[in-house]
Amino acid sequence: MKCWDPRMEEMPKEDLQTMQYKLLKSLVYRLYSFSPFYHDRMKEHKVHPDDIRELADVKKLPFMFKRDLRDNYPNKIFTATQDDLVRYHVSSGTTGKPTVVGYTQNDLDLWTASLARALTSIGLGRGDVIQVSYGYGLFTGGLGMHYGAERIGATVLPTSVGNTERQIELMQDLGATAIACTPSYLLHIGEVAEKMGVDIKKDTKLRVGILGAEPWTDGMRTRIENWLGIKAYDIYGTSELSGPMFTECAEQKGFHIWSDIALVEVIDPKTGEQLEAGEKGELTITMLQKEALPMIRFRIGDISVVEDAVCPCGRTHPRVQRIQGRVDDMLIIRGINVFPSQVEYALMAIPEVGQHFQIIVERKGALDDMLVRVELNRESFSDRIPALMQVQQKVEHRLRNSLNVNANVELVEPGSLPRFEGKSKKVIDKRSL
Ligand code: DLL
Repeated sequence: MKCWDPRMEEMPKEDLQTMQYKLLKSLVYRLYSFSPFYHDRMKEHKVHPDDIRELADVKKLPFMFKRDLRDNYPNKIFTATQDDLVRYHVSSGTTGKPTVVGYTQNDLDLWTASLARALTSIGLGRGDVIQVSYGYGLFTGGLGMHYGAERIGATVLPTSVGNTERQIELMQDLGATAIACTPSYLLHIGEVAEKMGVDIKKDTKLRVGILGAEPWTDGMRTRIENWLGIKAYDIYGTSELSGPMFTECAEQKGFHIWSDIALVEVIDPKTGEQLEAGEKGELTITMLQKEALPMIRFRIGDISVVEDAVCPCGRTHPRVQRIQGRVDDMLIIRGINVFPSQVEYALMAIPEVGQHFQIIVERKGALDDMLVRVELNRESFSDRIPALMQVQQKVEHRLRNSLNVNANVELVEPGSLPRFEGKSKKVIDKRSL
């Protein structure tokens, strides 16, 4: 196993925890003393920096929410002066005001170091050509990956999103060995390549996908890997933490959260109680070293499980399993909780089904009605009606079993559902329109 920063990545757990405690303590003192926002928040919750006597005391600290950033738009809670800010990113958000994230040079360096470790852990380095097909600009995906890839000495091909045919030509001509984009965009790239007569498996040097910014499942991973002949790794982050920061290592068993950078907790989203390692709940992260926009116990809203055992790769930092959904993505259908990722999980186990689906929810009379529109793969679509009806029943049966709620299923032609260059939008909830 190759590490970017072996001393840090393989540090014994006890030492990591001691380091986290020291970083937490000094962060809390700094914010209490110099930031009116954090000072007032701590006072309101009757907690003083002196109350933080061990790492476990983190749970005494108040939570932060996305709305804290919105309420303080654009930069009222920044803890760096304009002179020290070197960059902004802005996340569009689906509701209300956008959130603005500011960075000092140290913030950018730490973000880049996080990605340098992550990219090294999936076997990338000098000699690789990394095609960055996340959007460049206000979104953190493009520029974040760009600097991480340069830091490890790889060659960056900064294609950003869009102009897909050109992306494929450049991938071939410049010998891209890795591509960083959303899983949805890679599916689209794969389809466009097929239309162009390019077989990504044979006609390109692509061997790695760095895929994230939206939920996807292991079933989808297997399909992408088999179809395109690459290894597909999950990458995670949010703009409030900096941007994309954490990937799975070569084991492909959850992404490593670097303990010197971030303190991860899982909490019960309803009660706010801290949960044990291995229990499923809402990810909550404290960024231990950020300067311009520190985040203490930031409630991200993503649902997952943290594993604290040392990884077989040798890294001692905890791993977070694949994100299962967002607290606010959860659909309640006739009282049953349904995550879009459960639908994907069920569908990807059916060989006749293609990679694309759409969920449409509406209220019919007093009842919720869920329609899942499912693209078939090409071979199955050409089958005759009785065969198609069998597939339809199979899909309905499978969805009912895994969701515990009835879904109507409409099988549709390959290529007929919308394609996405960035984050996909798989759910149309007409109840909330
Ligand atoms: O999506 C940062 C990013 C860029 C991550 C490129 C990975 C790659 P935001 O736009 O602020 O930042 O959105 C963050 O996207 O809270 C999750 O709900 C979701 N998300 C990000 N990565 C994953 C992933 C970027 N690997 C929000 N799996 C997060 C599931 C993800 N959801």
